[in-house]
Amino acid sequence: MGLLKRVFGSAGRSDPLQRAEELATAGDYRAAIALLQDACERDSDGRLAQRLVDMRIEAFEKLAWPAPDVMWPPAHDDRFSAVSGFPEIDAGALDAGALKAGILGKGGLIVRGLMQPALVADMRERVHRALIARRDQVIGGPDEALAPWFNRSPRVRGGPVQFGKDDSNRYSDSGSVWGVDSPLTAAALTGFYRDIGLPGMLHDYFNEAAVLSVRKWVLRCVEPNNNEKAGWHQDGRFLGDPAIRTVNLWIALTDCGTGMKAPGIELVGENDGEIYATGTTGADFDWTVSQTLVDEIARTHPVETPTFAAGDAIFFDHFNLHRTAFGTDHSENRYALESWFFAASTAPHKQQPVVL
Ligand SMILES: O=C(O)CCC(=O)C(=O)O
Ligand SMILES: [Fe+2]
Repeated sequence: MGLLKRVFGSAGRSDPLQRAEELATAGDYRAAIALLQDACERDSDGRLAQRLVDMRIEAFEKLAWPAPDVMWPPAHDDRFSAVSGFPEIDAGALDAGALKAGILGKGGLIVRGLMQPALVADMRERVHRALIARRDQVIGGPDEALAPWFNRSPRVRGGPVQFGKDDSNRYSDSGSVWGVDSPLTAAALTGFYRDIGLPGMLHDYFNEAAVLSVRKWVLRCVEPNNNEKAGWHQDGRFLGDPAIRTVNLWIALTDCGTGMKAPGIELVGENDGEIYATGTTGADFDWTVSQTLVDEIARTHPVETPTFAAGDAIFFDHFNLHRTAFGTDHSENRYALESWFFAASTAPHKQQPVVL
């Protein structure tokens, strides 16, 4: 880098920020995004990462998207029909066919070893840095040095007030942070999706491009909450438009679930593609499905708390009924990444789509 930098200087034509602006001004958002993504991979630079995530948000409004494919849901080969519960594959066997048969045929697909151990450790550290950067800025005020790890961009609509003293006790080193609020984490994640071929796989799944969103792209650190019960929910219940088409990629960054020391997730398999009633008798909130109803559903549908090693993942869609699985003797925090992808043509604008 030394020589190039000396020759061109950081503000010269070689400056990726400047070149990305030129491409965006010319309407080539895809090229601008690709250029910034590559630049972020060469150089862990908060300004580049911030511009990349902002560019991804801006680009959704600027790009043209097709109408939803009329052939939906897509056919699949039912390759997992003999499996009871959630099918499992190794990362090397992941492709659009497995995704379709897993999600549409069985309500979800477990993929072992999707993220390699070194990247898992790096991601866990990034999530931790995002959480503490938020906490420290809530307490101490906005801090440019922390912004690469936590910054609420003006491009991001709404969300909780981040910088009021009154909020300081709401933030600690656990909880959840929107991916877009942590630019360096967001850039690393979009690089990972690209490295495993996810954009292409999701394009095959939806028969159109997939996008992320501001509100449903979440970095998590769940504390043990022994003997507590989280709310059963279907994300389709919050997402508004019933015609949405989704794939959620949930990646464990900590060993968790049955037999482990950190909380996993509990999921209902083989869903029927329906949204269940919420807020009925015994439900804790108007958005949760009551335990009584879940018990009834469980008579005909498998309910599982899978064991995940760090780096394992599960894919499911907005019809999946699930909750955080608190146990009785957990002692460790559980880190995870939750990435909801939408078929671009059905992406809910309220969630603020983010170009992948
Ligand atoms: O991480 C969790 O415990 C909950 C995840 C979840 O609700 C989701 O991915 O939709
Ligand atoms: Fe959920």
